[in-house]
Amino acid sequence: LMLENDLRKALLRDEFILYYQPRIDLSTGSVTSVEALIRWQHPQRGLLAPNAFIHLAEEIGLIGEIGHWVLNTACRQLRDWRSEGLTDLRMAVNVSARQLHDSAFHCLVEKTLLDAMLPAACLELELTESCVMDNPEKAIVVLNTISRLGVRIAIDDFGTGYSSLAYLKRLPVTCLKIDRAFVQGIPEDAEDVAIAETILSMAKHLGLVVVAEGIETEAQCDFLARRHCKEGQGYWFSRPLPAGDLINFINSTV
Ligand code: G
Ligand code: G
Ligand code: MN
Ligand code: NA
Repeated sequence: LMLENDLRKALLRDEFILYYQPRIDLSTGSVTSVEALIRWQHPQRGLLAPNAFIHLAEEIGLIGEIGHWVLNTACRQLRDWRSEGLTDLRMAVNVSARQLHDSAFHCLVEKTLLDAMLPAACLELELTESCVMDNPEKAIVVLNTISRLGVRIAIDDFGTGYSSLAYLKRLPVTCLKIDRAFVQGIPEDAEDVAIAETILSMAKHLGLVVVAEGIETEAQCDFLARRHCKEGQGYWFSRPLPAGDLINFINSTV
């Protein structure tokens, strides 16, 4: 209950902060985009990860406002980076199911892009499988509207839920993110290898980009690159970074 009261005040008190984790093109080694990941600088408890409060925010109806703050902050940061010379950098933002249920969500996305003077194609929204499968017919309608703006749609944590392939075909999805649970066992674990190869093969046939999450070793990176996984993300490249550290990271990779 105390955490709930604190969470209600956190936006006004400006206690949220975004970290950014680079996403790497596995064939060139360059940074293509960053994923915005929220943290809460709690006055007593210190820096809290999203797992400690996002679920609560959904339950008490705050996720809409917090999600709006995330989208707005991430887009303005991207505009600044692009004007500072990172002209091709793109931004991925996580979206919860509750945000999709808001019938004005696509208007919010459109307005945020206009305010930040960003082309829609530099924004990608990440939705988990369960978020989409929660109400697939509704998700298809909302995501089609957003996709028509030019915004990209990625399925996050792919493989952990139970996406029906029939729905996947009807969704305007451009990217699948292989959950880190399957990347973990590569290349030793035969089952993880089989799952990763199956996702890569399916994505190739459906014309989808694959991003592997949670790459922690050179062996995982090499294995995925050799199988033409387009992009990767994980501690092997970089942890999520505060905005001020991202430019240094990008400069260190070129
Ligand atoms: O950064 P970390 O690895 O602790 O993130 C944990 C989870 O929290 C991830 O699954 C991520 O998708 C989710 N998450 C991070 N930032 C946001 C956000 O801004 N909105 C929502 N809905 N989820 C987020
Ligand atoms: O759920 P989602 O995939 O959106 O969130 C990504 C989360 O995974 C972030 O909280 C981030 O801190 C975490 N993460 C990113 N890279 C790695 C990694 O290489 N290993 C592990 N264990 N976690 C990671
Ligand atoms: Mn994500
Ligand atoms: Na994930």
